[in-house]
Amino acid sequence: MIIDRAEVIVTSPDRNFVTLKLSTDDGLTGLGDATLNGRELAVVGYLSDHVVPLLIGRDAHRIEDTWQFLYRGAYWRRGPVTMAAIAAVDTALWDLKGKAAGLPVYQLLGGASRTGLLAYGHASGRDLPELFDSVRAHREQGYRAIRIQTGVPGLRSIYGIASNVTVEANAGVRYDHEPAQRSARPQEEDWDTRAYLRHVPGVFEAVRGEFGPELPLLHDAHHRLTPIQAARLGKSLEPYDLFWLEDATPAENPEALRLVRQHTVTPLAIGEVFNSVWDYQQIIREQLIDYVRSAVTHTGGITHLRRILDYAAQYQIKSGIHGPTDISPVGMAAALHLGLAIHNFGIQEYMKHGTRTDEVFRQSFTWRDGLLHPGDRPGLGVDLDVDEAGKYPYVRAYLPYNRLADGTVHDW
Ligand code: KDG
Ligand code: MG
Repeated sequence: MIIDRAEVIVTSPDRNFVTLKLSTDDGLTGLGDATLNGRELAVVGYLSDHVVPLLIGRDAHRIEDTWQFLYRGAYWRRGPVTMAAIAAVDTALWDLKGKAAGLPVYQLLGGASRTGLLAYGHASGRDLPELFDSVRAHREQGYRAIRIQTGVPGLRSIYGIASNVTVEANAGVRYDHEPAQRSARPQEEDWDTRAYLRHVPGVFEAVRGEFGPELPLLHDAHHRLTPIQAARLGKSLEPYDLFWLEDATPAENPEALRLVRQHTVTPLAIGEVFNSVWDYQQIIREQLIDYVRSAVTHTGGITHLRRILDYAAQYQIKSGIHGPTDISPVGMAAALHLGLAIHNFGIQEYMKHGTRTDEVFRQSFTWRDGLLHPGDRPGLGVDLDVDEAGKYPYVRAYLPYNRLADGTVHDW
């Protein structure tokens, strides 16, 4: 199974996706997701200019050796661009190995540890009536766990709230699940931490009052708080029994979670912007988190995320694999195969892609009774329709950023 062709495919059906497609001399193809939201072309360049030439002629069965060769061989290790590029190669090799064996990837990882994966969706609203409608709509779609994000009085638009796009290129389009907007420049949002901290506990009280104590509820603070602010939020949310509080503090200083942990028993999740086991080393060893939030796509692929999750398992820390719409159907499939196989599965984030995306990427996963399953086709179970992909060339898009009332740039 020698790699004789490697193509980097960029397509923008509902948003931008970067996919690596490997072909072998025995006629098999494998796919890997390399999408890095708002910085897609950096990974395209890394792959096309520096990795693709090294792949031609390699034995596609040698997954671990290829991983180590690309990681250690580059000398410049880690970072989101490098690790997304390695992830794409790794994922495509697992896809190929599954096809060569005639088995779905989860079988190669040890087989199923459960019948399906509990998934959570994203409910949001600018105010309570809109939020309640969104929670009801998610329950009707079968979600058994729901993330709650809400508008804050006095702030125009903030992370996590479905909104109508105002920027010129896409004016009027509703972005339910996609924060990166197509435009020449990033959109500016506003932020006020004190207003947020005052508002959020009341929202959770109202949601519990409306939907009862059973429904697992999650919340994403999106790296915007200081340790003491995050500790206060965790404590004030304790009566509402959150499944997790995500990204309470900025990821650059994971030690900050020590202070948060000292003050609250609200479970903590972090890691969507981490990209290696070394980012997690201390916080797993000190048991400062409860859930690992990395995506297969941004953390060196199935091989490396498995390594992180096996380490986490020793400390009863579980998976909460990142699955927003900027993870392509290929990256999602990889997450589902991994989640089905590991013992310490926690929950899977699941936001539905748009119909154009589903026509470009033909998937075989199932969604039943709030549970996801990757399906039993050999490999990952995703086909890329290259003709369909070709209809949607790359469109420049940026994630928004925050400014405080006095004009200071703040974490988004
Ligand atoms: O590209 C940024 C998104 O992936 C991120 O904002 C989504 O925080 C996120 C989540 O929890 O899904
Ligand atoms: Mg998040």
